[in-house]
Amino acid sequence: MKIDSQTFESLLEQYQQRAKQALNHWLPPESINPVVLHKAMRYSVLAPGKRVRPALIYATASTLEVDLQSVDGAAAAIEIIHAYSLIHDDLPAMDDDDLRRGRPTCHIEFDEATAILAGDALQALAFYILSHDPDMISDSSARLKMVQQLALFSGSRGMAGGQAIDLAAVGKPLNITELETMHIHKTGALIRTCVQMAALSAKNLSEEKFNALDCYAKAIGLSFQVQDDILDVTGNTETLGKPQGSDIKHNKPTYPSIIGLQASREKAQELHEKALQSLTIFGEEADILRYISAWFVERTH
Ligand code: GRG
Repeated sequence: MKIDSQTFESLLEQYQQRAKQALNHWLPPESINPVVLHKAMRYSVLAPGKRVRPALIYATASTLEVDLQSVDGAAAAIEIIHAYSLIHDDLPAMDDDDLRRGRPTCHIEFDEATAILAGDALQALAFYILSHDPDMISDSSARLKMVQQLALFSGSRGMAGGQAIDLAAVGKPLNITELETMHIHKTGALIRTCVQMAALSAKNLSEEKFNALDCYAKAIGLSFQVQDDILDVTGNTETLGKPQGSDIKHNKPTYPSIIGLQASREKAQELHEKALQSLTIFGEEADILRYISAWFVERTH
């Protein structure tokens, strides 16, 4: 589908809305026991996030002419994993942050034990959805690959591993290659998983197209984090919905702290161009993915 920026904005809103409905469907209601745990899970997941990862799943599905209903489960699962990681990241033992998505963090609104449990329960829920959702692709080998991919890339060889590198790096000088390795794991792995899960939902996708999409996902996974590092310096707390300057406060290595702000902006642009180049095998049906890449490097929150 050929799209312009207005259509992109409207599609993004539709995707965000769709993700909210899927999340609402899969999260246990607050009325059932244990009430406080379910309240905490819903509080964090349904807080106003950008829903970047579900949007990326829907956009990839739309590029590949995959029915969006068949990726609702994957969209909910990935956002739920993301929400768990934010809850745990904000804990006193990690970043010790009080503000997330413009609201008190889970451990501030509830308590530390509830926040830990909410993260644990959300992680389990994501895998329940992937293995259980009747609307997802019925091919069992594709489903199994999705479970494996999410497990691998959210675990110690993906997001959790990246977080471990991050915690070990506080106050220590990292070079740009080490920083990139950390970001590829902490942020990039989950973004790559979004595109892979949507691609696995397509029947008869060529290996060439699968690899092109993976290449695109790797580039935007990193550009998203470079822009995040830039916004920690140039953004403001109200727009970001989380404390601006948090990386500096925690003495964390970032792109601007290692290569400077201007070179960081150039790096983000370079990655955007690389993402576009990866998509040359596709026609205008991939325009939505091209807009997503631009959004990642132009966003203000
Ligand atoms: C605790 C296992 C574990 C992992 C934590 C996600 C994470 C790893 C840490 C959060 C801190 C951080 C800067 C992570 C990089 C990924 C990132 C930019 C998260 C914020 O994602 P957005 O901008 O947030 O999509 P919203 O709130 O819009 O969903």
